Amino acid sequence: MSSAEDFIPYKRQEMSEEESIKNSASFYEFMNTRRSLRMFSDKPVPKKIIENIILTASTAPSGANKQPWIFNAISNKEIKHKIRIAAEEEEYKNYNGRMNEEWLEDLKPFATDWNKEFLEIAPWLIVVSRVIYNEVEGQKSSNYYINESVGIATGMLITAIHHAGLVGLTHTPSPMGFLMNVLNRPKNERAFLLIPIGYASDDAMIPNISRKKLADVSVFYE
Ligand code: IYR
Repeated sequence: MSSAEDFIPYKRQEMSEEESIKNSASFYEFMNTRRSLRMFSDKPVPKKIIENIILTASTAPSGANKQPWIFNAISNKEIKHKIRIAAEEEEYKNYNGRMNEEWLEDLKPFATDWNKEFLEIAPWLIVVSRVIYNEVEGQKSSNYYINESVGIATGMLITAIHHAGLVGLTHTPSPMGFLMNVLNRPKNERAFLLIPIGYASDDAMIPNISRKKLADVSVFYE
């Protein structure tokens, strides 16, 4: 049971309307420079940055504040190698039979294939996982809106990666059950996304694609 005593005053951030308009516009401009990248430099990234972006992601709202996420951060070379090999095994099957013609056609602008070299070049991999229930000393308890919660947290992670001057790729090797095995995670965790993180390589190239316009992604009822 909750009671009024469980509440604390909210500290409002004071911001004028003018400042708010300016901030929202400049934040949009900044976020619009974010791109998913497959060409990483092997330049190391300090662990402190990874910790900070995980802390940022973990400020996300979640069902009943259960925070049903784990961010598995990997810089260990042997583990990255194992992940690359297992991911490529699955992706080889995807590109050679499991994905249909339409899907392969849709992926052409990205020039992707089963080769996932970037999984070993990027200095860090973050495997985001969903905690589908909690278990503490044999006592099970529920989490709620897990996909929504972990999706929001991952979006905030991606934002934090960009804000730290780094690049990432939302990678979905599939099926990705192998990730939990390689990382030796407990049975209440499910892999959600694999995000290589680092600096862009000097010769990094990105697909020449565009974002939808405001009118294409919004409907206003005024
Ligand atoms: N998981 C594969 C295929 C892939 C699928 C989509 I949808 C993409 O936007 C990109 C890739 C791969 O990572 O290559």
